[in-house]
Order: sequence, then structure tokens, then C-alpha cells
Amino acid sequence: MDRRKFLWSAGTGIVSAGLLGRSLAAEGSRSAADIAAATDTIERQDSGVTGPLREFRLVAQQGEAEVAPGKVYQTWLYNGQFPGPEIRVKEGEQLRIIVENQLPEETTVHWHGVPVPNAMDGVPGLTQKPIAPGESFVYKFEATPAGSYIYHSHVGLQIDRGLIGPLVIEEATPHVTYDRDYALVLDDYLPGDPQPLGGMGGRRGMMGRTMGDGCNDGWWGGNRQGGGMMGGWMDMERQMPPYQGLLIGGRLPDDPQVFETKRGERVRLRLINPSGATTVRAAIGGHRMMVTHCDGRPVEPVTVDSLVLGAAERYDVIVEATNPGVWPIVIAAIEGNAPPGRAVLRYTDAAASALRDGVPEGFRGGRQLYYQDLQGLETLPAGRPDRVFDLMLRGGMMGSAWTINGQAYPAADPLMINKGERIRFRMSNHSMMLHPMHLHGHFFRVGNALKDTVLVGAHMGRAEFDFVADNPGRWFFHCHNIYHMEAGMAREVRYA
Ligand SMILES: [Cu+2]
Repeated sequence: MDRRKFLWSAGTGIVSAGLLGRSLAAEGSRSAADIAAATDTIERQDSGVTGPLREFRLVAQQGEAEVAPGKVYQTWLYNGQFPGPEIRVKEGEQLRIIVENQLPEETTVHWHGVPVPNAMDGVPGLTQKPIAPGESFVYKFEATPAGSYIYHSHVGLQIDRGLIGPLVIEEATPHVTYDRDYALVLDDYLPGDPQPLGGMGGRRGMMGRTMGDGCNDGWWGGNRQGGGMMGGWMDMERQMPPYQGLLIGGRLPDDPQVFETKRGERVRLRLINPSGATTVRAAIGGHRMMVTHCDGRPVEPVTVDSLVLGAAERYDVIVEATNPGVWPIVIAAIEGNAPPGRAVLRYTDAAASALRDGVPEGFRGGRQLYYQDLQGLETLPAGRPDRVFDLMLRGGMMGSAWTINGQAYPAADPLMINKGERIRFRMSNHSMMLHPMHLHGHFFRVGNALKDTVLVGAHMGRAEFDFVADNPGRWFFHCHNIYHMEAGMAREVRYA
């Protein structure tokens, strides 16, 4: 077993691949049936050391998304679904995913968080030629390690059209027990075409609209002050697109996605946030959350009342069903202006069937999760770095670029590293916005846990992480607010 595999599997009890052959969709998973149509379990590959081959087909195409009854908009989708179909596989299986591009523009698919071989990483111009309209590309990689991931387009602002979906790799032997397992896709809702920061010319005619009308009670602590619109599509003051709400499972709060449970069960909720730009706080009415994984990596369970997810971050939590009723699962923007989103946790054996509406306790106080609360079960041991990069994140002045050390990608120097080195990135945020910074192809250590995306606080917030250069190639490092990424907040990390 090479160093890389050992590092990430230590302590998780990998079992032989032969035990992983069963194709089993999680009970109650809404999209299990949908994906089944596109899924075949095929013969095992010739090599005895690999798991079964699983084949999926993702068709990127134009279509309609219905976010509430009668509320339909034209957008871009995978397999006609929004969010895209849940891809759920078992640790060790070999994935073969055929992506067909039926869009009028180029596209690619990135497997966010999975340390795939470089050529499978889906970054246009860096790891592959983009998939032209009418063409296909076959992504092949091993489903390892287990975790909750995201797949999404990596071209331009396509994430904000709906080209997102959940990728779940189930553990052979989870470190926690649970009775149900649901993936919740959190998203910011943007009807209409996303536009880059450079293109704010008022083409969308959003001028004068008061965003968040009717929802402006401010309890979630979103940025409510200020008059906002200074003209054009982008809310210039907040530097956010005109999101009209937050979605869970592609649904607005008036028609929420419902997750069922029964008294006495333990429910695993995989909270994943492939939002285009929005950082959210999440809390559940009447229940605490036991955090068991961050960005897919297992951690010592820690119980909290709320947690924050930057764009592309994921947390798995276990909820103990000890409080029968119908409860809201609420997400609220902590940057930007989108009104809150909601799903529902419903006890099928509860007498009352009315939603216990209101603001979950987690928004009124209680314990919030911080990175320092996370103790990874797998870890990169503490140590001195061989190479340190100090990275200043700047931008946000009227119409300016978003930069790292003053350079805006692609007019930016690659960060050069050598295989085998331990690398440290130290980021400081000299801007007024949050930056969820993501490194492709590697897990990194934040505090005592492994992650792949780390939120750097606004107004001189700082964050640092260490990683081992163990996956050679040309890798993207960028802000996962896609508007910042498109305006330059990105670098290539290149192995010499
Ligand atoms: Cu950013």
C-alpha cells in the first residue's frame, strides 16, 4: 500500500474489495430510483485488487427546474434533474462516468474532494480540453476514500445554472451507527443567467428590485443593512448575484423536501453546499446535530446546535430522533441576501402532523461548530513544512479583480511544489467578503482535521493548512465563490 492510500485509510478499517460488490441504494433516498436508470453494475475488472466497475451517464442539457409548485425556470441540468442525480457508490468501486455535453457551450465535470488522478479532475485548460457541445468525455477513477462529495461543472459560472449534484461514497465500516442516510443538497437560487463580475451592465433589469422582500425579519443575521442596488445585475454593495432564495434538494421553503424518520432512529444527514457563492448556517428545530464528518473525512463526533458551510463545504451529522413531530431543517445565508431555505424532518409515527415552524434554537444561541472543534480520525501528523506560501486574498473594489498576492488568474504564477514535500498555505483575507478556498487533488490539515475547502473569514480573517504533495499533476487552487474564481482568485499548484 503506498503512502497516500495508507495516510487516508489509517484507522478507517478498509476491508477487502470483494465485500463491496453489492449495489445498494440508501433507503428513502429520493434520487435512488432516478439514478438507477442510468446505472449499470458491470463485470469486475480483470485485476483482482479493484472493486466492481460502476458506470454512470450524465447528460448536461438545457431543461426546466421546478423549485416550487408552478415555479419553473429554464436552466442547465444533469439528466434533466435539479440538482443532478445522486451518485451513490461504495468505497473501492471503480467509477466510469460518461459525460455527454448537449449544452450550447463547453463544459467539464469536477469531482470535488475526491483525490482523483490529475487527468480526471475536470478543470478546463489545466487538466483537460473542455468537452465541446455534442461531445462526450469519460471520467474514470476509484471511489476512494469514502465520503460526501460534490460533482459539478468547472466551466465559468455553470454551477449557478444547476450543474451540480451529490456524490456519496459509502464507507465499508462507518465509525458511527445510523438507521437512515440522506444527502441534502444546499444551494443558492438564481433564476436567469449568471453573469461575471466584469459584466454588470444592468442587462438583467434588476435595478430597483428589493431583494428578500417579505422575508426581512433579520433573525438569521444576514446582511440586511444598506440600500443595495447601485445598478446592474450584481448587488454592488454586497457583491452578490441577485439570489432569490436558498434551496434544499432544489426546493424553495414553501414546498420543502421531506426526510422521514421514526422515534428512536438515528438519521445521518449529509449536508453539502455546492452553492455558487453563499455561505450558510444550518440548524434543525427541536434537535441537536452530532457532527461525524467534515468534507467527507471522519471526525470524533461533536454535538452542536448549528454549523456554517461555505460554498463547497460538507458536514455529515447524525440526528437522534427523540422528539416526535414535524421539524424544519433551516439554512440561512450569512453573507449575501438570499432569504432562508428549508427542508423538513418528519416523524412518520408522530401524532401531530403540523410543521413546528419558527426559528430553530441553533439560530438563537447554543453551540456553533468551529474548525477547532474538529478532531479527525485520520490525520496528517503535525510537522514542519518544507515549503510555505503566504497568500494574500484581495479584491472587491468596484469592478476590480479578485487576486491572490496581487495576481489574477490566469495571469498568475503557478505555485511550484515538489513531490513528497509538506506544504503550508497561510492565507490572509484583506477583503470584506468570505473566501471558501479549495485545493484540488489533495486533502489538507486544518486544525486537527482533514478538509478540502476552508473558509477564510472576512476583514483580515486568517486560515492555514498543510498538505503532503503526494498526487503529482497540475492542480487548481481557488476560491469556491465562483464569481471570485472567475475574477481571478485562483492559482495553479504545479509539481516541478
Ligand atoms: Cu472568494
